[in-house]
Amino acid sequence: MKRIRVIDSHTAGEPTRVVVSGGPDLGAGPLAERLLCFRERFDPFRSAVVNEPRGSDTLVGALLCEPCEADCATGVIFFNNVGYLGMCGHGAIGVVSTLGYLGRIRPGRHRLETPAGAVAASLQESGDVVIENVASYRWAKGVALELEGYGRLTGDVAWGGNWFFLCEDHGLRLGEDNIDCLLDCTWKIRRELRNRGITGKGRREIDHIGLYAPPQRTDADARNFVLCPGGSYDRSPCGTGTSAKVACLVADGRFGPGQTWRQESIIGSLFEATARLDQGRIIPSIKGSAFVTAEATLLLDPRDPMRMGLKPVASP
Ligand code: PYC
Repeated sequence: MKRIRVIDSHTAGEPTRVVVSGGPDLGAGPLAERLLCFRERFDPFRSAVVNEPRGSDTLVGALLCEPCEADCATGVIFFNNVGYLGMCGHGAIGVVSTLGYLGRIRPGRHRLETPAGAVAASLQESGDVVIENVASYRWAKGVALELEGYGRLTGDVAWGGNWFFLCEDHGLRLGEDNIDCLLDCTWKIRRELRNRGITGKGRREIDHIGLYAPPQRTDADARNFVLCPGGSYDRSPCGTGTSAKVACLVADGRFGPGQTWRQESIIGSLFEATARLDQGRIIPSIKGSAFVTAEATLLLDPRDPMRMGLKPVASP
């Protein structure tokens, strides 16, 4: 029987499963190389941890590993129901809260090594976590798409640790009772981007789609709906998506250092974002909180034909 020790948490409603022990040996190279090794040699492990019957399409996994940089509290590789994430905002907040819960870190400033680069993270006495994300930027402004059933809409292509298409002029109601329509529209956006060969830098696929609208909360600046790569939607305001959004706002002169952007999610939870400029680069910080929901040992029984998880049904 293979045993994998995990700690589950949620960040603003979006779940993270941190693999504390029992993970594959990915060697000691840079995290980006270890991610490739994970993908090529141990992908069934990813599926076993996050997919049904142990997980769900919304679950993001976080494999803790030895960092290369001695001043990092841990290395971490994020993964989901269909693949891997360079960075994950809600997941990083979940990892920091989990390390605090385990007593591995104390309140204060720390660093996490990810395949997208090292990110600074502060665990506050209140339990809130602030992640200083990777440099974020807009790649393309006002990209126009013609969508069957939705007509013409435009959006920005931006990087916030993952690639995003961010759209404000969709005309849809961002309500929890309108999820089917939001999923349908965002899937169609993703398919259209793919069909038209519209990508991020280096031909990277745009696999996260964010719709924006005025907030429902009085303390928020905007509400969003974010389609994740595997067909689920982010319950949190999406840390990397909020970073990408902030980069676009800064590029448009609508936001800057010293200001706070309050991003409401589709379920009404909130992240606060700020940005600083470093030699012309936009460095967003995301503040949120996570709560540990379970400590568990996953069991992979060699007799179980579904021990490595079920393939998710959704595809773009
Ligand atoms: O918070 O960055 C994020 C994220 C990406 C996918 C799900 N959550």
